[in-house]
Amino acid sequence: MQILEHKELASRAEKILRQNDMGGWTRAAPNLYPHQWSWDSAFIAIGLAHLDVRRAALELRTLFAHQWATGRVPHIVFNPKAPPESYYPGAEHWACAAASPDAPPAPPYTSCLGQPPVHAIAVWHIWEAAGREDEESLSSTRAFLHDIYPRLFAWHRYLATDRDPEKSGLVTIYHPWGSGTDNSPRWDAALAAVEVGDLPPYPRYDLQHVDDPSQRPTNADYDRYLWLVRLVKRAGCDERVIYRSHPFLVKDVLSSAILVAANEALLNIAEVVGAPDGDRELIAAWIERGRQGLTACWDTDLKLCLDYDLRAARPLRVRTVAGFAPLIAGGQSPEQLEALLEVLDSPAFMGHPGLRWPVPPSTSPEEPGFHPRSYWRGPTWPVFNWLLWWSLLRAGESERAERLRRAALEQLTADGRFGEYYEPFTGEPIGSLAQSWTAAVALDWLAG
Ligand code: 9WN
Repeated sequence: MQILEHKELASRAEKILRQNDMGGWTRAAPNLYPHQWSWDSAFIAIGLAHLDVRRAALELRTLFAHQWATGRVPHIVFNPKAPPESYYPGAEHWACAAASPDAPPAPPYTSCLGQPPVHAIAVWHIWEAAGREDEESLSSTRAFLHDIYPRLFAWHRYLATDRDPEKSGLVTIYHPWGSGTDNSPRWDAALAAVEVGDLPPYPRYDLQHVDDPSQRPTNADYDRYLWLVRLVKRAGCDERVIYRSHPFLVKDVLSSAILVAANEALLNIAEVVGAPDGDRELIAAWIERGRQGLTACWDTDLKLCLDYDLRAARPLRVRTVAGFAPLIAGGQSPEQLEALLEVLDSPAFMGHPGLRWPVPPSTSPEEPGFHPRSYWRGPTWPVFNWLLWWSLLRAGESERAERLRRAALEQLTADGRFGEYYEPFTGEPIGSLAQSWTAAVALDWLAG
């Protein structure tokens, strides 16, 4: 019975990726997100690797074709054919090509933020998938690795330099969208300090695509998001200016941890392509520095990692899934691993008695900022479950990883609609349906 259900789930997941395929890139969701998003594409490539390694490689080739001269991989590449009223703020609002000489030629236009750097991890998954196929797949994927390696290296170097001038090992974000966990209460205190100036009225097209507005960020959040975009553009999208003037400047532990794991993947890729020793030494140093940075953010009472508000010079003390950053980075001490697993199993996360499935809510239900239906304030995200599962496997916690995989798949099998996120107590899929990265991670789980 279970096997049949899983077969059905896999074929539905495949269908969703095909329906959202725009020919060379995949829209993040059919209605709510009609463009190419950066970290979505990386997860999508991990799923596509099980269907067609060349198409998986193409997903990332397309994204990296719009890389900035600085190395930045934009968080959105806008589909020039999507009608302007399909997503706000769209290409014409960002118009980053006009704001910075470092932007790639447009159209297509891109945003001027980034997102967590999952890409090298995805490239390594594609390489491993090709290794299970024939010689032809392997050689076309080897060529892909040669082409993408310098681009990945430039992306990671940008994150380690322009986005970490302090050399702390931690990535700075200057917009919640850059974290990928937009309205998480992680950002509440830092955002509260942002004073919004004059903003013209703007549309909330996103609300047309969800059943109820509480599933999306509030208007007050959006005012701040749009105000911060305006300030980033006013600063010419230049990190040196942003560092001097911007009101929202935070060290993001989740992006930093993903960067450590991605640098490990990059080291593997460097080996395959025979990259110079100097590159490998730099990558190894970034890994080391990243782990040290995360150690400095460890909160011994909460037994979680905390983001750091550079403007207010204080940690952001909120329990969210980002706190498991050291597990995602890997290489933690046995004591730290034990402490993290204890918190993960506690009622603050997966041990909460009301959960429909034992998968982590994005924000701890014990936090005052928790909301079970609001986006990153509480719902469970299949894509984060994947990240946690993969991290547990890397930490040698295979039984625990398997329990998580089963629970995450049960959640998806119950409705088969590939929700963007799920209400943690009822298990209802909310946000967008037919979300590409949800289908992609399901495919990877089902292939395992
Ligand atoms: C803004 C596409 C993206 C994800 C983000 C998620 C959401 C966008 C939005 O959707 O963000 O970038 O409009 O809400 O928070 O993680 O990449 O799926």
